[in-house]
Amino acid sequence: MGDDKKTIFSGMQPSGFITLGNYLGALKNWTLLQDEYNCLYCIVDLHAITVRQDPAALRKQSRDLLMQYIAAGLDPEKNIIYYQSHVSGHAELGWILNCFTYMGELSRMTQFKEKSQKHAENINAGLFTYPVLMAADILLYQTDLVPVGDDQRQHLEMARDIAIRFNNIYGDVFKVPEAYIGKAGARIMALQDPEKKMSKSDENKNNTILLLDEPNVIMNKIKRSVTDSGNEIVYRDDKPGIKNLMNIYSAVTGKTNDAISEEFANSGYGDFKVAVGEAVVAELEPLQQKFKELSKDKKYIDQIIKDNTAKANYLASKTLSKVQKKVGFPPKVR
Ligand code: AQP
Repeated sequence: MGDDKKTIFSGMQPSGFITLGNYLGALKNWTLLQDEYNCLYCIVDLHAITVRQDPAALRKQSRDLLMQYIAAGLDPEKNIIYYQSHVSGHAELGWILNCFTYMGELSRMTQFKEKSQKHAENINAGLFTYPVLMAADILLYQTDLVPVGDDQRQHLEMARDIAIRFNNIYGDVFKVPEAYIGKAGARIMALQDPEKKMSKSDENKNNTILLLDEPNVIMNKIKRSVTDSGNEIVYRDDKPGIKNLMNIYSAVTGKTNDAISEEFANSGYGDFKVAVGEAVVAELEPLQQKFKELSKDKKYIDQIIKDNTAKANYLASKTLSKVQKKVGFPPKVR
């Protein structure tokens, strides 16, 4: 990695097959950063097991996610793309940082409160300390910038607090990361319930468009999406279904809301939904094609995993050794 460029870290959980929300809100924007920054994009499987996962499904979702990163345009030569579980530094630093994080601050995390309500039968300690592992993910690579959605801002703030706290005791060990404020990624909502966000782990399959959904499936899901009883294509909070479809159409075509309203001034919801469906299908078609090709090339993907894991491990071990020394662990004897 060239030293003149800033480092960006981000990741996604392989907790399902990724959605149009994950793509428009994150992945698509990541592809725009690869020339200007040194980027690491992790598949955060350690985070995914804070919610119970089926092992075979998790393995498949993880590999598919890695291939979707590449199919979406992340160049594996320019970006470090890897599985979190293959770089043990994440867990090791996570443990150390646990000892520099307070129960009180963790219990204020809104995502923990939400997730523990959603998974009341499995409120495990990992769910509670999730933000500490996330801090380790970021701090391990001396990350400058983290592209985060609004729901992760609180966690990034905590990563900064932990870094500052640690640095105050031991000197300048960690770079204090900042949020990457780029082109705002669209927040995509559930098709059947546009008041809540589209999520890959949603059990209602009609709520999500998966990146790998077949064109006819995409068309049908959009046609069936919930809208109000009117027929105007206007961007208003009291029309969350239409607003969501306009966000999708705008993110895919680059058109403004005013231009969209004008384009569909003489059409009803039916025509608009067809146009949105076709635009999404056209956007995803090349990605799906590339994904199919990558799926056939096991050797190539394995090589990417091997090379990128080595790069991530190298960078991670530099920070980890420094931290281990600072806290007083005995030096390794080689
Ligand atoms: N609906 C969304 N619209 C825009 N961006 C979204 N992201 C997620 N959903 C939307 C962004 O995708 C990235 C992936 O985040 P993650 O995998 O760590 O977890 P998440 O945010 O919890 O995503 P999901 O799909 O909702 O996963 P589950 O169902 O497992 O909880 C992040 O950058 C996020 O902002």
